[in-house]
Amino acid sequence: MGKFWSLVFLLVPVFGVGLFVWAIMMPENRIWLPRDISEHGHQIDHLFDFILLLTGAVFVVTEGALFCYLWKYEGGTNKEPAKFTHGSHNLEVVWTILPAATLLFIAIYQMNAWADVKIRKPDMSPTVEVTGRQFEWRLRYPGKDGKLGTPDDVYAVNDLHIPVNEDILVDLKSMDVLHDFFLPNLRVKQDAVPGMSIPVWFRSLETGTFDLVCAELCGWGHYKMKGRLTVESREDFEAYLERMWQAQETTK
Ligand SMILES: [Cu+2]
Repeated sequence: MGKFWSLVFLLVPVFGVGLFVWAIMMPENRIWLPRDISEHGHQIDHLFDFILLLTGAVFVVTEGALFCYLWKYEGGTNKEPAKFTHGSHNLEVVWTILPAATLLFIAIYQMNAWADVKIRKPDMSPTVEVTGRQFEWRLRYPGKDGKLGTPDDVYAVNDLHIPVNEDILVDLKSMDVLHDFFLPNLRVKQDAVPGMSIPVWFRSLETGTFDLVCAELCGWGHYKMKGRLTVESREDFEAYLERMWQAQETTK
């Protein structure tokens, strides 16, 4: 009976690893990360894979060791009394230094990816101003003059359009509480903080329709704070702005 429990514990790493492998193998990434369409997405995904592999390896080794000890020293057959030790200075030094060194390595290793998505801001005026509000995304595009805050601004709600293969600069704001501007396919996720204007930039390499969601629990209606991202050619983007502008003018 004793060995039974060590086998039960062995199921934890077996199912744990199996579940990940199954999720990765699932067709069309239905469970895994959504398709990456952005310029910098592969860097983020690479870091994700690297950290997953690292923690996965540690998980397998520690679970394996746990199983081996459970199996070997199982109470029914092991007649030797347990020996207790208390505190090991060397061991504590090792298990402090190893994680610290690992974290330091990851911190240095990810610096370039971080700089690309959070520090090296493109030198341009905002493509669109995005304002989170319970429970929708308010959008404002500069009109023909290319400047925000002028009478020809174009307004929209939840329907974000951007041109493909161009740097996009978003001016992110919030009207009430914390929201989080999340474009899963572009690997973009940034909190919108009341009182702050936060620049967010990215570039989509593919056209299509994708998700825009709020990734911060912002109130009872958080679940429905969903928008749509349409990536299209420069001509289609301009035609869209023109359409919105005409509609706006006739309803004035
Ligand atoms: Cu929200």
